[in-house]
Amino acid sequence: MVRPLPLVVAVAALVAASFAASGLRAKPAKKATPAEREARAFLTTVTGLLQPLRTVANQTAWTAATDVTPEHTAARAAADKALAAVSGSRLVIDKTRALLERRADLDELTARQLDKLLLAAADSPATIPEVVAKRIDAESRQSAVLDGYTFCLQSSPGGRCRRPVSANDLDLVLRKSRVLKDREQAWTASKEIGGKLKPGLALLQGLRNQVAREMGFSSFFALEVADYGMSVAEMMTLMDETLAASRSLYDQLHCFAKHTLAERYKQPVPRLIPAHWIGNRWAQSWPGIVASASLDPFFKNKSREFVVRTAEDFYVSLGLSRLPESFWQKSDLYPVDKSSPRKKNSHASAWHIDGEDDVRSLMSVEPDQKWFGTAHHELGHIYYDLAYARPEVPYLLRRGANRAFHEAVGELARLASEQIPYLRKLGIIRQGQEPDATSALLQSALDSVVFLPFAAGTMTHFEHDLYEANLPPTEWQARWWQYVGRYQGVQAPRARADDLCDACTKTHINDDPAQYYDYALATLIKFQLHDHICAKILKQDVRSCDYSGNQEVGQFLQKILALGATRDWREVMREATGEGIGPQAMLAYFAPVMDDLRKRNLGLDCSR
Ligand code: X8Z
Ligand code: ZN
Repeated sequence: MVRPLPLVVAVAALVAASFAASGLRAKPAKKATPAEREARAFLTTVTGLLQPLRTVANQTAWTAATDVTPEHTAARAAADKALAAVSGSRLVIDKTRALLERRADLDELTARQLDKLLLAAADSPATIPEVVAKRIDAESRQSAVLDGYTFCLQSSPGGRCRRPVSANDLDLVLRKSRVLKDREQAWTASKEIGGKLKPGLALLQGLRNQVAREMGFSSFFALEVADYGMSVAEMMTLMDETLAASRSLYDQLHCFAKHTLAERYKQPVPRLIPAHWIGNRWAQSWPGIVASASLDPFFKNKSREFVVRTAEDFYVSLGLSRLPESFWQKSDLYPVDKSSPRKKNSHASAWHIDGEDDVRSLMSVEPDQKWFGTAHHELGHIYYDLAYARPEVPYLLRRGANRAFHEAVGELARLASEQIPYLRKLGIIRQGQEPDATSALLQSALDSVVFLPFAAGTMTHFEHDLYEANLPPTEWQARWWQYVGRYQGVQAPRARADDLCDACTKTHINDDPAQYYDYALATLIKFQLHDHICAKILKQDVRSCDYSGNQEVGQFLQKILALGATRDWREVMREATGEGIGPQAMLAYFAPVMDDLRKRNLGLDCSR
C-alpha cells in the first residue's frame, strides 16, 4: 500500500525532484541569512528593471544590425544609454559590492547573480558618465560602419565602385577560384574596410580600457576574461598550452597545405603560405584544400530554406521542441536581394532578445556546406537560449555555463552536421557518392585544427596586446602580421600599408571585443562532448557518428543547456565528460590524420 505523504514532506520532495530533474542542486532547506534575504530583494528589484531595458536594447540593436540607417544607429545608442544608467549605476555597484563582501552568508545562486551584475556594471560605470556615453556612441557607430559597408571588387578612377559585391561573393571567390590574380583581388577587397574601421577601433581601445580600469580591472581584456573566473595570465597560459599541444599536427597540416597549394597554383613552395591562396579571408579555416572532400556539390539543387529547416529538424530529432513560430517570423536568415538598398550585418549571429522565448538569428544563408554548418551552429545557440529560459534559472544566469560552452554547442552541431552517415540519412549524399574517409578527415582537420593558431594565437594575442599593453594604432598592422606569421604560418600577398587595419576586418574585434579565446576553448569542448556522445552514448565511431534521431543524446545536451550559468563551468564540464577542458579528445579524433600526413610529407621541405 502507498501511504500518502504528509503535505510538507510531499512539497519538499516535489521541489527536490524538480531541482534534480533540472540539474540545479537541491539545497537542504535552511533559513536564509539576513544578507541572503537582503540580496534576494535587491536582485528582484534590479532584475525587474534590467530585463525590460535589456530587451529594448536588444531589439534596437537587432534593428540596427538588420537595417543600417543613421536613425537605427542612434536609437541603438539611446537604448544602450538607458540600460547603462541602471546597469552601471552607483547604487548597483555599491550595493552589489557590499553584498558580495558577505559572500559566505549568501547562497551560491545568489552570489553568482551578483558576480554577473558587477561584471555587467563594469561595462558602463556611472562614476564616469561621459566616458560611458562616448563609448556607447562609438560602439554603435563602429557597428554601423561595419554593417553598412559594401565590398568593392573594382573601383573607377573617380573612386566609385564598379563592382559592388557581398561578403558571400568574396568568400565564394576565395573558396572556388583557381586564378591567383582573382583571388588576390578578392582578398585585397575584403581588407579595404579595415582602414574605415581603424579610427573607430582606436577610439574604442581607449574607452573600453577606461571603463574596465574604472572598476579595477587591468584592461578591457581582463574584464572579459573575468567572466570565466580567470586572470589574464591564466587565460594566456591556457591558450599557449593549447597551441603547444596541437603544434605538431598543425605543422604537418601546414606542410601538406603549402605543397598542395603551390602545385595547384604552379608557384614555388613558400616558407609561409600567402593569405590569398587560402579559402578563408583570415585563414582561420582552410576549406577546399582536399578538393575531393568538398560537400558543396551535394547542396547544388537544395534551397536556402532547406538548409535552415534541416538544422531545426536535427534538434527536433534529438527530442527538442520545434522553434517558436516567432523565430521564423522575426529572424533575418537570407541574403538581402541585390536590388534592395537595405544593408545588414553579413556575419552569422543568434540573438536572445528578452531572456524568454524571443529568439532570432541573423544570417545570409546560401545552400552550401559552409552555411549548412553555420545554420546548425546558430540554432545551437538558439536551443541553448530556450533551454535556460525557465523559471528555475534566474534571469541574470540565463547564459551559457561560460561563453565558450555556448560556442561549443554550436560547433558540436556543426561537427555532427558534417558526419557522413547523417548526410546519407538526409539524402544529401547518396550511397556510393561519399568522399573517402581519409580525405574527409584530412579536410576536417584543415578546417578545425588550423583554427586554433588563429583563435588562440593571432586573435587572442593581438587583442591581449591591444588592451593590456595599449598597443598604439601605428603598430597594429605590423603586430597583426607578426602574429599571423608566427602562429598561422601565413603571410600577406604583398606589403600592407600601415594606415590600413587588417585586424579590424574581423567582426569580433569590433563587435565582440576581447572574447575570441571563447572559440579556441569551444573547439576543445566540442571534441570532448562529441567523444562522449559517440563513444559513450551512441557507441559509434567518433569519425562516423550520427546523432540524429537519438533522444538520449538530446537529453544529455538538454541537461547541460538547461543549467545556464547556475553552476561553475568546470563542474559542468567534469560532470558531462568526466574530465577537465583539454585537447586530448581533439588529438585522438585526428590521430589518423597525423599518421597519414607523416607519410605524405616524408621528404618534403616543411620549414617555415
Ligand atoms: O562567429 C562565429 C559564429 C557566430 S557566433 C558564426 N564563429 C567564429 C567566426 O566565424 O570567426 C564560428 C566559428 C568561429
Ligand atoms: Zn556562435
